[in-house]
Amino acid sequence: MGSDRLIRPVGEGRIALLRADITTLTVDAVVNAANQSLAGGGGVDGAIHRAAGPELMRELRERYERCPTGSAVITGGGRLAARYVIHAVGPRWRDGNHGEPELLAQAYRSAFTLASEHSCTTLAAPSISIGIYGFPIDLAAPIAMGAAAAALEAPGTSLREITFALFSDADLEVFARTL
Ligand code: AR6
Repeated sequence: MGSDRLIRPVGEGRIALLRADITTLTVDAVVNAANQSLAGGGGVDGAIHRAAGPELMRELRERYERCPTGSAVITGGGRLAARYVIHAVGPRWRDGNHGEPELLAQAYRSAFTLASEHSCTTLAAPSISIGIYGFPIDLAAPIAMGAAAAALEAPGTSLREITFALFSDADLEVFARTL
């Protein structure tokens, strides 16, 4: 990983920020920004399905019907280096008065809980909801990192490193300011 990796210790672990394509990272679990029907799509969802291969969709169809906003489901990682993909569904941004911030926090919490239940130590997440779902990144960054810090501080968690894989320098900068 490059020199542009920013790190902050939290509890017994750390939060890392990295400008990266999440599909290239070697971690125990990768978080996907999915939709309620788990149907695949554009953005990071499309990239993860392409890189992981058809096994990912097959397993989703076999094991799950849907995934309500704010929750998450887990599959194997297919062809990814990651052992698991955790498909979390963030909210679509409307105007901020429809519970969007709490739903985004819930999506991250659900993903981190599943990771710990599967004994993951390292995890990488994209910035959920800030792409196609239009959630303002300035509001999303503190929610994402607050949820990560809480997960790393939770008693008994297996998680030691949560990396946010940001897709642009501008996104990385917003997260770095919040960190
Ligand atoms: N690695 C890391 N981040 C990425 C990558 C990548 N390979 N590709 C895109 N991003 P989005 P959402 C960033 O739109 O807003 C899908 O169709 C992207 O630049 O992927 O939660 C799903 O099926 C942005 O900063 O997810 C849903 O229908 C961030 O990932 C819907 O989009 C999230 O953007 C979910 O929308």
